Amino acid sequence: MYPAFDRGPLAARPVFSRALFALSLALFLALLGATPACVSSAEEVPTETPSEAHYDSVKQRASIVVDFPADGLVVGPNQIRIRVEPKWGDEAAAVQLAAVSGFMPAHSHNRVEGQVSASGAASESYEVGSLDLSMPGHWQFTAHVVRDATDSDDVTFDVLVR
Ligand SMILES: [Cu+2]
Repeated sequence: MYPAFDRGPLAARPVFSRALFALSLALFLALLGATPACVSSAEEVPTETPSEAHYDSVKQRASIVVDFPADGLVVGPNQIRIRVEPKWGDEAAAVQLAAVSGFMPAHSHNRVEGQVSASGAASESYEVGSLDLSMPGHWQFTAHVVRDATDSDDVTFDVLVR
């Protein structure tokens, strides 16, 4: 028979540990279960490139409308047009498209930087040139939009290059 002092508040501890272990296990299994979600992104590889598409930014601060070439994106030099639609509120004119880059997610290479220039009077419309794409397949582009030095957002979009 154990002495009485062994049965104090600590007697509850094994139960607590078991609960903690069960919780950890549940969390671990939940994380395991979440992993296939990454794989499913491969299913989002586009099968064609639309002539025009609308994409929302990561932080929902802006969205962009992309005009693709009539024949779609091809291996070689490409030019696209991007219109920025700010969601920052009443400071639309201050929002700018700062950069556009692209790469091939499957190969993690062939990164290209587009040459961004404002087109026409509307400062929210841009020509993006120098998109020299070296391989056909799935490319992911990121458009970086900024409002000021501290406020920026990214829009990613997937395209098929022929
Ligand atoms: Cu590649």
